[in-house]
Amino acid sequence: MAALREPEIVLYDLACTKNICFSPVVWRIRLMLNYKRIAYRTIFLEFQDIEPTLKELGIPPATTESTIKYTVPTIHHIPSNKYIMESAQIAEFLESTYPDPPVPLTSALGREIESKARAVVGTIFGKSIMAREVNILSPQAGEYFRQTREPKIGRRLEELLANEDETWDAADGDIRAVGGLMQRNKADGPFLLGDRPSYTDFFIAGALQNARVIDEGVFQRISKYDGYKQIYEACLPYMEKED
Ligand SMILES: N[C@@H](CCC(=O)N[C@@H](CS)C(=O)NCC(=O)O)C(=O)O
Repeated sequence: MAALREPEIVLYDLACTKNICFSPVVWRIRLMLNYKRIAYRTIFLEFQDIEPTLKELGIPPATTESTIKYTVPTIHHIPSNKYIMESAQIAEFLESTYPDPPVPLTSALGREIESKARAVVGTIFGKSIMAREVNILSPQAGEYFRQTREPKIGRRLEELLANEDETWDAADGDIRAVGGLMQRNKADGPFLLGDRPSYTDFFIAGALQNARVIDEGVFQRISKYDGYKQIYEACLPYMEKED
């Protein structure tokens, strides 16, 4: 019944031509909102509109080393009139403001998986995704994406797809090993820590959903692996609100 309640949160999300959430980082927050049944509404922003919009709201730039100073997810918590940018800070705020049901934000296993997944799966998965992300962006957002990403990777986005099949095949063992870690508590339930989701489950499901919205083929490549597959499926009930 969440939709009938007045929203307490405005979620600034990244727009795509499918008009649903696709950013893996925004998905982490959206999964938390959906799981906790917090009433919220979404404002989708195209890449080139993120900085001007958030600046206009009076949000200070991120203090991270990244050259990109304004990012989504950003939330406006209406009852306290607080604006929060950066997913880690948003997750902490949601957990302390809406503690029931709880979402453990960290765990030793979660940290191990996040770092291994970033190192092993993230690189190859990221290439397959980044190269295709432009396909679901408006022409202006696609242009912004190219102009900000291509100088960093030193080549055209399409070139990331060179030897794609071979790269995935070579990573098979490593992907499987991280999937094995994801199944450590499978006797207790489908999630990483057992029968309830943690933030790391949302990290994994968000990454897979990002792939799914961008390209079903890339999603199939990763979602066939044990571990990823069970966590993604267990998170599906919390992915229903996607806009
Ligand atoms: N450190 C940020 C990263 C979020 C992020 O990278 N968001 C991307 C969309 S997925 C973004 O807003 N990019 C803005 C841009 O490229 O100008 C967080 O965890 O919230």
